[in-house]
Amino acid sequence: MKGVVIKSTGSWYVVRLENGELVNARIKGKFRMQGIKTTNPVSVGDNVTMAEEEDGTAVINAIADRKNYIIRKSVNLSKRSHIIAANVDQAILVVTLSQPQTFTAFIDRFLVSAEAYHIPTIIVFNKIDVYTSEELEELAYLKAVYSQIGYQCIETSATENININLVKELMKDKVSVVSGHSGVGKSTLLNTIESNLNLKTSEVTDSHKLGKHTTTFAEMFELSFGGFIIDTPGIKAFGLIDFDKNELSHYFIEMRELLNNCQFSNCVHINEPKCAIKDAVEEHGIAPFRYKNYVSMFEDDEDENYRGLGY
Ligand SMILES: Nc1nc2c(ncn2[C@@H]2O[C@H](COP(=O)(O)OP(=O)(O)OP(=O)(O)O)[C@@H](O)[C@H]2O)c(=O)[nH]1
Ligand SMILES: [Mg+2]
Ligand SMILES: [Zn+2]
Repeated sequence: MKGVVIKSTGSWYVVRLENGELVNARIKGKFRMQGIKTTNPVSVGDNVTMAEEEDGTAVINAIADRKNYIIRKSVNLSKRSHIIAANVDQAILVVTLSQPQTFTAFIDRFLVSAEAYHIPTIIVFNKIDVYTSEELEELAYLKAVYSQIGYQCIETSATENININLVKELMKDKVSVVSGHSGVGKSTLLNTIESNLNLKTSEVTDSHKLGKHTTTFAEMFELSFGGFIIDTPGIKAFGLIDFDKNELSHYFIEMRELLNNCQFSNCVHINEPKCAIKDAVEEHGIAPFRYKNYVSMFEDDEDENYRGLGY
């Protein structure tokens, strides 16, 4: 039997067969994929082959090669990697400038990771209905920077139904993974898009205005107008998995095109003279916060996820 994993609860997986039927499946023993060690060997979006058991459940015995995936390292002592979703057409990163606040350090880590796997990312700035005039200014600035780089940006209110149709159009006929901090309104947005989903949501009430991790497992849903979306649990911080530091700038789209102009072909844009990237930061071609985030990623400073860097 073949199917797509649509939900993973840790030990059990829900797999949708080609005929639409759902099967509960598990894995037996250790399962390692593509040499990466992750907390979840099988992820939502994986195409799997299974053997049927007598009780109607199934055992997953093979995972097809992944077209791509979004992976992050947990920013705690264990430093284990977790695959958020596999085989997606695009990512929708939901961010809020308040309740809770999303820092660009987090946004850029997500974008770099998605870029490394060629996953186009749309940035949805949600909760615009609650922003102060200062936050609206910040929104305008961030939108200008990210749009200039080439990222599609949409400002929405999931509760006031503002610009939700634009998000809907982008989701049509695609597999989209929806990610972001807890409490930014991922599930609310999906409920507004598809009212019969009835996803659980809950208020951001605590004094730090953080979400409550209401969604606890990633799950894929079919959209009535075509396409699939994957709702995911909010993430606190996005740790980059280890990759070649010399390649980091390739995943900053606006840096990529300037790389040949650095004096040294192996320039990492930190201390080298005649660096086209640093020049572009001086000349306002590259937003200073993007460069700061580049440096903090280069230096593996994961704490930046929480600190924010100002603009
Ligand atoms: N004012 C306002 N509130 C919103 C908006 N979108 C969502 N919310 C509220 O924000 C709170 C959190 O929304 P959720 O949809 O549960 O957030 P989530 O991103 O799914 O959070 P996790 O599942 O914990 O990752 C709820 O009280 C929503 O009603 C919005 O556009 N404006
Ligand atoms: Mg949720
Ligand atoms: Zn350089």
